[in-house]
Amino acid sequence: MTQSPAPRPPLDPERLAVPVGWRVEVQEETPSTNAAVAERARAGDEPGLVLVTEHQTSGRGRLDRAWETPARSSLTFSVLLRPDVPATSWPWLPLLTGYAVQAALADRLPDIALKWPNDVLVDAAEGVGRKVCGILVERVETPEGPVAVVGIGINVDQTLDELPVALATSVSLETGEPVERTGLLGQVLGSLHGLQGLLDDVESLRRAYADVCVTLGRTVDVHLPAGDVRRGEALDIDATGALVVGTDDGTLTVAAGDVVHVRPA
Ligand code: BT5
Repeated sequence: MTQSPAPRPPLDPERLAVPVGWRVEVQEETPSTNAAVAERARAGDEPGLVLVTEHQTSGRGRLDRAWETPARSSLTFSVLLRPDVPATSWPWLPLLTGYAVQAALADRLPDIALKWPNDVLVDAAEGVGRKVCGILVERVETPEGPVAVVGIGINVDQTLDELPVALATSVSLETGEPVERTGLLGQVLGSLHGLQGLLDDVESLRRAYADVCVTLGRTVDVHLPAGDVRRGEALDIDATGALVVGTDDGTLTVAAGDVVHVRPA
């Protein structure tokens, strides 16, 4: 018989540590925080807006995939940013976001790591890992110029039955302890806010990111946007944040696409 989880407390905005210059709104239910923040940005909202929802009902992943989370089980939120950096540094934003999330969770989950470009995984050093957080960064054009909507979904308290796919996990499943979501949200926001400056120095970001990216050195299948799949060894992250893969037919530089870690034989 499936055991139903204990009733879940709501987030407590009064106790939330909000980074300087940012403002947080908590909604009870939202189709997609990324869609909502994009709409608010087009309507004139200023960067610094953080929209958090207790229940995201049509959460979006990349390439029109879905992100599914039961009410109050996780952290689902989007941050509106206007990075003051050259256009060439924008592709680093999703990688920076993954880096900031893993930094915030590393105390609780020593086994945490990043799969290129920005999946946050547990136990991925040799195996394929279990996904604890998904990130979707979208560029939105507004009358005041482009802004970035940084969407983050962290599985916090889900039981195994509540996870939509097999290779997923939650923070509490990993630690074996309940996790207080308000405190964790404050830590993740603080980490993202504090590390934003790394966008000004992409070489430092590249080195920091490469240190925690378990894709490097692995055999990977690269699923290219056109549909074909190429297998090779992930060799490096280049100055633009793209993954450099050595294949039998030469070097492949992957700026966008899905990468699957091939399970060691
Ligand atoms: C992602 O896409 O991982 C990006 C997810 C971003 C979600 C946040 S939540 C706040 C904000 N508002 C939104 O609407 N979205 C953002 P992708 O790499 O395409 O992964 C999606 C795939 O992950 C799905 O096809 C499932 O296989 C799997 N998946 C769905 N829900 C999951 C979950 N809760 N935990 C782990 N894996 C999940």
